[in-house]
Amino acid sequence: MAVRVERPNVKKGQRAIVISDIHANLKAFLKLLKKINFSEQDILILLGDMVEKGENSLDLLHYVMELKKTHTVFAVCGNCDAIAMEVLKDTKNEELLKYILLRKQTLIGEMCREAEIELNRGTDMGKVKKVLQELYKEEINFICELPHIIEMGQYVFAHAAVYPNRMEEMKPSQAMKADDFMNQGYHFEKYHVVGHWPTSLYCKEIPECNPKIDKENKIISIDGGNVLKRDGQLNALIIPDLDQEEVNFAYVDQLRKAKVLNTQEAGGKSFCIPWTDSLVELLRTEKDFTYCEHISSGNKMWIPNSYLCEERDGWHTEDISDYQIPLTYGDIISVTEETSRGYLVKKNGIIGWYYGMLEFLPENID
Ligand SMILES: [Mn+2]
Repeated sequence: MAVRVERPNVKKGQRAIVISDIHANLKAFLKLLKKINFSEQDILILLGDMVEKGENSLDLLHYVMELKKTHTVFAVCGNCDAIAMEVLKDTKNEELLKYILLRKQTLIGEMCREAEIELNRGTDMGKVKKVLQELYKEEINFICELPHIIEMGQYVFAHAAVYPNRMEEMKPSQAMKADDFMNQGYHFEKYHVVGHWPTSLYCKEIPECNPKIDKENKIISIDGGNVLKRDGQLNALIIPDLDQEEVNFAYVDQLRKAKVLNTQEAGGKSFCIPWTDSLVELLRTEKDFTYCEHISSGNKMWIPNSYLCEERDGWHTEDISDYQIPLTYGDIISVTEETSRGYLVKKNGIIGWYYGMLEFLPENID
């Protein structure tokens, strides 16, 4: 199958909103649409991975399908959305069954639960697929018909990657799944907007979940790590005019909010350990924290024990840094962790440690 590229015509001067990697988080998606006052006047571009990993794949999919009837909505297919197409194939039954049984939150798993199909290791997935093909014809068709790349005005949109000058020659899988796209050395004439790879993975010293904009090479990466990361967020890239290069953004997260009660200066040099390079050696364990050495860089820091996990090749940490974030009395922040050594917090999409006092705010304040 060849990559599907769409070039829709839209009215000049319409605002475009780009959201990627919702991962079945309907609550965050609705909160974000409300926050940016999304309306019929806008163009919404969903950058793939609408489903899987979060709690409401089927509801999210239905919501998008309905929204498309009343609003201008475009969507590209992500690697996680494409899993739904397995229902149409008569191969890989075992693999699909294994995939669903290993994970709590999947679109096909939700379809089976709704259809009261119980899955176990002996299930005949061929039969289940036939039932789902009938029951979820519309949903599966919707996903099958999604393009992989959309080009509009001065922008190109794809879930994970577009190759310079070779867009039409790509395989769908190449547009849907490519890690670390911003570090591949590509350069474009028009802005290329992608999701898939959480932007925090590009951070070396100060962890940040906001969209990352490379003005020189014209690449914008927008996955805020929503659902996948404890301190992740759902970003909306806002393009006031698709014929102009100016952009801004907004985000929501589902962390507790609090008011900062002490002013704190930024700390000294810091570094980030991403989950893609997360092997550490435990040097000294105390009550809630362990002093660790990051194997590949040699850097050392205290890591909360709840972030550490032993695997076959040794100990690994979730995304973490030792950055001390500058804060001012009265700042409103998101709180990820409350620990014996301080709070891990987020302000304006930037994550860091805060050692002062906080006043938690009632729920639903953002
Ligand atoms: Mn993806």
